Amino acid sequence: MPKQLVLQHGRLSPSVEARLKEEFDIVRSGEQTDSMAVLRQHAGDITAMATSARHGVTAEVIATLPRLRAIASFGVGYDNLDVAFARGRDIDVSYTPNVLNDCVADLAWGAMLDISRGISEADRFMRRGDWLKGAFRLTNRLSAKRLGIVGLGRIGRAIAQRASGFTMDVRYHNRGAIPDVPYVHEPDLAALARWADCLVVAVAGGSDTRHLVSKRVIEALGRKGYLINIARGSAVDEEALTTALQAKSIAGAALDVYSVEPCFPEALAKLDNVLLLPHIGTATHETRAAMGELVIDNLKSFFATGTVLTPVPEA
Ligand code: 8YV
Repeated sequence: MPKQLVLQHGRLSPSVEARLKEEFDIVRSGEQTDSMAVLRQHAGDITAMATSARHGVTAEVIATLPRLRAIASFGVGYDNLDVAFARGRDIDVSYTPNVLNDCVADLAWGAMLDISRGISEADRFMRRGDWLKGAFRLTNRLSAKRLGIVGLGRIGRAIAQRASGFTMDVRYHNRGAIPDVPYVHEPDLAALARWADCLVVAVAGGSDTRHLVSKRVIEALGRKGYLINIARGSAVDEEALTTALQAKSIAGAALDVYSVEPCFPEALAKLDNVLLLPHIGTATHETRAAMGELVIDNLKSFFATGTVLTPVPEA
């Protein structure tokens, strides 16, 4: 049986690209300078697209494909996808939720431990030979401290569940209180920041959460507080955070995401009170493979039934 035709818009990890080729006939766009020409050349044949949270897809690209009916995105964030425009053209958009929750939550805890105990800083201390000159500085215990979570979605809950292992109290800020969770809802984000020792940002990206962690929230976190962002760079006022870290008006930060990737504020590279990670929240063999299979399953479901398995939530 001939393979179904799928447009791959933007790069995916090599193993995922290989799996897509096993399952479908692939046309690629989004990487070359003549990408729109490729789209126009195949416009009459393309009904399904694979793309990613990182690459995204614009209304301009969607409008070039009059027969497009399904977009399967690799990733849980959809702030780079023009979902509203797609839905306006009766196009289903899928993403890859759940399969990555534990991986991102694990990284959030690794980041919290690193920045509070100075683990990466201590490694640099050893490599510089500074131990010969004296002891490493005292740091801050994480266990039994207070954990504030900004956005108690699937990933936020996975992070909260791990707190019991560190005997940490958990409170969260969300658009609304969530029934049946054993954590206190704090409707005022600045109040949550004042209360928390560690404030973990786990919200979806997009215009609704842009600079949600504002200068005021960062000031409320204060000298005892650590900010951890494993969600989207857009959710934090990056300029205010950089200034606070330079002034040591917060204890530190651990960042896996930035406002304009793959760039980040140069000033941060000079500071020891910030852990800098290259957006690796889902970057494990197991999780990326599971995400890739879910993209393929969404495409197969679309071709077999006309609907995707894991549609992006309604706004
Ligand atoms: C992506 C991400 O998996 O899932 C997301 O939304 O931010 C990342 O972990 C990665 O950027 C590939 O698109």
